[in-house]
Amino acid sequence: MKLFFAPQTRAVSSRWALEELAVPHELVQLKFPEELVHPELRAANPLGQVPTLVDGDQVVTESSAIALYLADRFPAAGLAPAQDRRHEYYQWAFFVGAAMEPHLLEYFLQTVRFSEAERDSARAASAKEKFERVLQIVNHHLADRQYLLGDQFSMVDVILGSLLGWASMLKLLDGFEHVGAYYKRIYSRPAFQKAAA
Ligand SMILES: N[C@@H](CCC(=O)N[C@@H](CS)C(=O)NCC(=O)O)C(=O)O
Repeated sequence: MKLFFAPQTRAVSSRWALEELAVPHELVQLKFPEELVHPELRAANPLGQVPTLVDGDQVVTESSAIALYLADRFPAAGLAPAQDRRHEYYQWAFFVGAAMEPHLLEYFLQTVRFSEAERDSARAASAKEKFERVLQIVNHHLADRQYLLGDQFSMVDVILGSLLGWASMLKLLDGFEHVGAYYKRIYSRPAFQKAAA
């Protein structure tokens, strides 16, 4: 199994998933963005994006899809729940990607990535407000749970945790008590420490 990876990108999530599962893998470390022209990466994923996972003749792109694929591929680790909890598991995976990430990305672009001249403070403020609104839902959910699905860590915690790492760098977790406690809990996991090193 081979993971095309660059530090401090969404690929950390896929590396974290591999480490949680203790899957032997080859890590193709690329400098972001200049080395994304790597021919083998381009052949596997025409967008040339990281993460891209190659597992034999299977190519998996999209960080959340990679995490869910790996949890199913290695079921003995117990990171994918039984069928009766699958709807919650998938709901959270989509919630992170569809309801949370667009606002976080917009805030990042408007406050960090764009040049000063390109930034729009009204759009930044609106993105922050929308992100905080969905983060409040997560905060409420985590008030009486250790992890998204209850007492047991699962692969959706890798998916949410990866996004929270990004949000934390942008100082967007302040004031969200239960999210903050959860974030500390999952970031102390050795698999994450290794993936983010
Ligand atoms: N939705 C994709 C986004 C992947 C993505 O945009 N990766 C960035 C790094 S965080 C990248 O490779 N950008 C280079 C490019 O788009 O050319 C995912 O979650 O995996």
